[in-house]
Amino acid sequence: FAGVNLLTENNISSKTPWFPRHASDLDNCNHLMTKYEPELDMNHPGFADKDYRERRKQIAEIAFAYKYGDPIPSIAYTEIENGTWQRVFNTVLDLMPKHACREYKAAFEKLQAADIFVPHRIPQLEDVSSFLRKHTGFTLRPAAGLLTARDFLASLAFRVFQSTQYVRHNNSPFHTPEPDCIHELLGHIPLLADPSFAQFSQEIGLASLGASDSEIEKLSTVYWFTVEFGLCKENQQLKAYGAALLSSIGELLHALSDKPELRPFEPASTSVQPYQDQEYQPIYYVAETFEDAKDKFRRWVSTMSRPFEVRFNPHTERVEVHDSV
Ligand code: NLE
Ligand code: FE2
Repeated sequence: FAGVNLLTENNISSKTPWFPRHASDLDNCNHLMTKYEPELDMNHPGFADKDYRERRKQIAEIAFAYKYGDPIPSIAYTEIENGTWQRVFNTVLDLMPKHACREYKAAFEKLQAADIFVPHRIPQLEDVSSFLRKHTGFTLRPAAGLLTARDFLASLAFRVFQSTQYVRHNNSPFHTPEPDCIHELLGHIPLLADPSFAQFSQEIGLASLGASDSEIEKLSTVYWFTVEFGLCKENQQLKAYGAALLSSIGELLHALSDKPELRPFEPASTSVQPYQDQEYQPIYYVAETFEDAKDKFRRWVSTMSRPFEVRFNPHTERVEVHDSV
């Protein structure tokens, strides 16, 4: 890389927000957002359920104690929890053939063949993490709940996906505004096993390192309308690739009905579109293909203000910082 200078720590302006340089620094990227939690929100189906709240706390402790390199502890899921999984899993099996994009379906089949996706039990994150590592180099870390956008996006730069481990309340299996392991597993995991999509996810993460607060806001909005709620085209037909659609039959059918407004994915405008996160979305963005979304995203990211470039070195799991040229 002739002509590229490696910046020392001190060369990064003091205005640049701290960011992780090595995958082990993600031990510091576990700040939670307190938005919609069984403890705090009267509308949460777990608010009045003492056992549920206790269970959530127990599972959150695992994430708080987790350190880089640890195997992810297994959870002995209860019959009720496995039952909730099974109900959602079976509806995904029904709807997927017609409504999910082809990359999702292909990875889903591999997860079934590996005996990780089965109807009667919730997969363990450690097994899923080894599966992903083999396919795209992504791994999982347990997260205690909804993380700040900065922390969550930073982990993607290292091909690490922060995943919750608790299960939604059994009173609302088909839609919940907060992430839970059913959303992570049925929504995110299949596409994180797809090389092109994994690359796209990592690039959003790399763009977030050291970005300003307003840029983080834009990147997380792009993430919201693509990775979470994205639609794409396949032979003239609309398909879902967004994780929050694939883990929620309620919203999937809404997204593909004639109710919402559909717009073409254009990072410059998509990134500033306000969204709400409690109800179904009124607007969805449609990508031509993952490759096209990635091209558009790259062009848009290159207009961001960050005065340095970052590269991930997979051998050392380190992010190298270079002067922009
Ligand atoms: N609404 C999704 C679901 O019910 O699975 C979860 C969204 C998390 C951002
Ligand atoms: Fe998600």
